[in-house]
Parts: sequence; C-alpha cells; structure tokens
Amino acid sequence: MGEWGSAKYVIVSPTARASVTTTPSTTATTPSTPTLANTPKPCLGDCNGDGQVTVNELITMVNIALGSASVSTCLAGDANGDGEITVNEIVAGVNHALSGCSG
Ligand SMILES: [Ca+2]
Ligand SMILES: [Ca+2]
Repeated sequence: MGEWGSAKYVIVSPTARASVTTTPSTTATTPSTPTLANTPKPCLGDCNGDGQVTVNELITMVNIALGSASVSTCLAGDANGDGEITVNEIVAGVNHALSGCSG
C-alpha cells in the first residue's frame, strides 16, 4: 500500500511539468505597423512636389491621360502607380487644386 501511494505521488507531482511549461520569453516588441506607412503620401497631382496643384499640372495630367505626355512628367498624378492617369485621378488632382493638398 505504501508503494502504491508513493508512485501516485510521483505522477501527481507537477514540479517537472511546471518547469517545462514555462513559456519562452517571446515578449520582443514586434511592431504591428510595417514600415511601409513610413512614406508620406504625396499630393495627387502635385507634379513638382511643391505642396500645391496648379493648373499647368492639371494640364500635364490631362496630356498624360491623352497619351501626349509621358507619365514620368507627373508621377504624382498617377495615384495607383499603374503607369497611366485616369479620369478619377485627374478629378482628385482638380480637387487638390481647388481645396489644397492637406485638405
Ligand atoms: Ca505643384
Ligand atoms: Ca493611375
């Protein structure tokens, strides 16, 4: 009876198991936001990057949309970066010209 009791005691004893289940300290602070959000979003239509969209920049966007100018002349007008300027991108540029880039 004494042996049976001691054997049971060994099985129940949780000390060994407790030491194993210690979670590895993965408390390293993993940044939830990737560094992609680091780049500030340029003002759509602001071809020269001076912080405002002017009429001539809108004309440049239109020319790119029409195919008479290269998109490289106004990369800021290509919002989605597909290599061409579409109507909605021109509209966004017009809105920036009217109400400013920051607004
Ligand atoms: Ca500008
Ligand atoms: Ca585009």
